[in-house]
Amino acid sequence: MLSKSDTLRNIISKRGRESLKRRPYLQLIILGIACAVLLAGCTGTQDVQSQGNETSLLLGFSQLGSESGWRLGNTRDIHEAAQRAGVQLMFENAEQKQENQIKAIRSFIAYQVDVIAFAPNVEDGWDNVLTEAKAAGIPVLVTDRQINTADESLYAGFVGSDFEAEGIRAAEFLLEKMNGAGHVNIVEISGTIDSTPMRQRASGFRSVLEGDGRFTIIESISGDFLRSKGKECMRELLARHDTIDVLYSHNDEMTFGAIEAIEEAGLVPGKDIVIITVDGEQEAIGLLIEGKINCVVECTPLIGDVIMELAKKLAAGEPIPWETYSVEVTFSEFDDDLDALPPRGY
Ligand code: GYE
Repeated sequence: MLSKSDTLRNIISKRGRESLKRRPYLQLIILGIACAVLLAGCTGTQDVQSQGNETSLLLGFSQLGSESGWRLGNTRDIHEAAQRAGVQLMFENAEQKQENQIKAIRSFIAYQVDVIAFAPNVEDGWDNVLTEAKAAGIPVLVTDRQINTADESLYAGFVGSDFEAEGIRAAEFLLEKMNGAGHVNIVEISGTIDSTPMRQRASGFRSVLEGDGRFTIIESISGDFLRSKGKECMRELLARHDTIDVLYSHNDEMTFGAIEAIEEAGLVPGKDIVIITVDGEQEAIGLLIEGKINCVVECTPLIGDVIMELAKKLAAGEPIPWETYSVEVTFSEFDDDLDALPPRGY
């Protein structure tokens, strides 16, 4: 790990004295950045990982936060993949705030990184900053969640999961589980409002169940992908509804909180209330084996290697696929080999 002033040194040496001589205005910009960095002091959210390789690719990555085990696994994987690939990483954690992500992307532009990648917290509101990146000639890779933009030339491609397919898989498990059952009351604890996984996990799930009169989603509320909010939401849902047959929770972290609330209410998770969760953290697989969760829809955060591969192509001016999706599976109480699963890595 390097400090911010080390970072600056790295970048100056990376770009080389020659280029500074050729572009004297650059010295002013760098001096300006140096002053800004010194004045800003340490915010504690940025780190830079150096490979000590003066010619390695410099990737600016804006992570949206650290709200879940999934996100922590994603962050760790990106750092490790950068090491493996010999990529120099400038990493910023936005603590769930879009304005912090925009600031981070602007700082990457000012530093003249080779490639920018980011995991957008929400879908809307990226056009201005991405137009600035485009004007600076820096290719942008969108990771994990999608963005909404009228101008698709503002980014080079997307890598992440197919959340619509995850919602469909959650509902397909439910159809199998409820085969022959009567009416089924479902509550949904959804993720961050206006984020892609929240929108698509909801719509994929509904696309399978709508038209089947046995299933009613009696209430859907957002737990913002957080364990504490998952618990609060479940408490509220239990207080408002007498009969809840199924909980569909958009991530493991909220599910862990919801399970606490269910147990505190004297109910048995996985039996009194069927629980379907998304992500597939190690802890969720443990609870599936214990019988407290019935179905885990996998969503992998381990996309670091692909991000590095695509970033290298972009830096070399090569084309990349418009969309790259992870291959994912579903684990459920119907599987008999859960104990044999290799460690999840998140
Ligand atoms: O499911 C959740 C995290 O965007 C896929 O964000 C990601 C989601 C993941 O907070 O746990």
